[in-house]
Order: sequence, then structure tokens, then C-alpha cells
Amino acid sequence: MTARHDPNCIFCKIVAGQIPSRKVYEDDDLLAFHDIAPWAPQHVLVIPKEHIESLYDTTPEQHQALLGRMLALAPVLMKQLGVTGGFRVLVNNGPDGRQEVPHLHLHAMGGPRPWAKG
Ligand code: IU
Repeated sequence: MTARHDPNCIFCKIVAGQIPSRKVYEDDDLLAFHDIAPWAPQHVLVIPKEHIESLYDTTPEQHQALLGRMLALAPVLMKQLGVTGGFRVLVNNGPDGRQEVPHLHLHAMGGPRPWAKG
């Protein structure tokens, strides 16, 4: 089990295997799975296994490596999923940042356009 786990958090439940997900990557610290409501032909979420609510709860001193690994995983997964023409990454933080699930996650979205606006 991970260092910090919130039993009420849906993504912690996914990490713990209590809720199924379509996993695309897993290691000791990170999990990546297909978004259940994709905005793009390929849409995966990369999350830390540890319960970190948002980027507000990170510091450069403690989380630089973890955050770097989350971002670095995005192109690897996009390529594995056949996305070679371009993709977007997005991290929503807090209510004004349109974060709906309060467990840090990086969206990686790609595939042939048209798809997401903005
Ligand atoms: P947001 O950045 O917090 O707004 O995005 C949350 C995403 O989590 C959103 O795209 C949902 O479709 C996705 N999601 C999921 O993949 N599985 C779930 O069980 C739940 C949300 I709840």
C-alpha cells in the first residue's frame, strides 16, 4: 500500500484495486489508466499512487522528481497508444481550476482531430 491513502478517494480506490480501471502503466509510484469519459480518441490519466490532492499540495523540494516522471510518461504512453500526430497535457487544480477529482492527475489526450475545443 502507498504512503498516503484516502479511503474516501475514488482514485485511491482505483490504486488499491477496489474499483476497476483500464490500466496502461503501473510502477511503485505511478498509475496510468484510460479516462472513463474520454475527450479525445486516446485520453489517459497519470496519477501518483500516493494521495496528493492537487499541485497545491506539492513542493519543488519534495515532488520535483514525481512530477517530472508524470510528465515524462505522457509521450511514452501516447506513442504506445499510437498517438504520433500530437497530444495535449492538462492538470486541473482546485475548484477554479475545474478539478473534479481531488487526487492529483495529469490528463494526456491525443489522436486525430477534431476532438477537444480550447
Ligand atoms: P478533472 O481534471 O478532475 O476535471 O478530471 C477528472 C477526470 O477523471 C475526468 O476526465 C473523468 O472522466 C475522469 N474519471 C475517471 O476516469 N474515472 C472515474 O472513476 C472518475 C473520473 I469519478
